[in-house]
Amino acid sequence: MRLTSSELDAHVAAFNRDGMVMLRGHFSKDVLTAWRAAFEPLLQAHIASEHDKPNRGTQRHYVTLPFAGLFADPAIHADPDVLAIVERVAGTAPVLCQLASDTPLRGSDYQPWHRDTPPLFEEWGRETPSFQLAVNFPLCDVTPENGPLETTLGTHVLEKNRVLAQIDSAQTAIESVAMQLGDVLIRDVRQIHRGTPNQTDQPRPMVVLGYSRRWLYRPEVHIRVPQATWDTLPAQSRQLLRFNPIVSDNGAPLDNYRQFAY
Ligand SMILES: O=C(O)CCC(=O)C(=O)O
Repeated sequence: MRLTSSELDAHVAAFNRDGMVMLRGHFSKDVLTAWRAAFEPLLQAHIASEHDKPNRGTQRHYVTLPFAGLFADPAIHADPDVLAIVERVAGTAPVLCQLASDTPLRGSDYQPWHRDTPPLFEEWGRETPSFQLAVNFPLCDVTPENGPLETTLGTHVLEKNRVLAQIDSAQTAIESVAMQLGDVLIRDVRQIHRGTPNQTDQPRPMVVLGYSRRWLYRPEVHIRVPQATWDTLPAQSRQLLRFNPIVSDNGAPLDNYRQFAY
């Protein structure tokens, strides 16, 4: 464990207040540089297969990553500091349910402001404590030019229509989230946010690991865990992955997560 208990407390307090917290320089740049090289052909294959119907808006691609090789590294999906924050925010024994990437290219546009999940209890009319977290880390530096995430602080527990009205009338501050390779953003997926245009010729890949409360099953995402990967995983990773299918081959990851904005 690299962060102290009081540092974790401070991060959790920031998360609960803002709906997100940033760990600067947290992951190894060398590891992420290798992810970037392994990701490039996956992105190219995805673009070729979806060129006329990108799944996240014009020139914006959601690519599921195979849970194999370097993409199945416990140092990333079971990072002790990230898990400590996830557990303090969303309870013990979380479930890892998603490994994917969001990549805007030149020609991408502003997304509509959105959440990534509907409320747990729609009829209740107010928000619950956190139940679904995204752990995001880019495979490049994220600058004002290449499509930083834009988000709003503290909106994960507010009524969505009220927040949208406040954004419209410029009563809510918009945060543009610049990141460097190695930075890790932990966010409540109900925080109201949007993708922005990438105005460069380089793709801007952002990895997303999804963690749910221990009792939550999200039908829209899952990780296909090849048996050969499963056999190499430590007990903690197997515990995190317990709701996911173990498959006999490396087969193409499913890209069935198309409804993404709530
Ligand atoms: O990639 C981004 O910056 C944001 C993407 C996003 O929010 C989404 O597709 O749901």
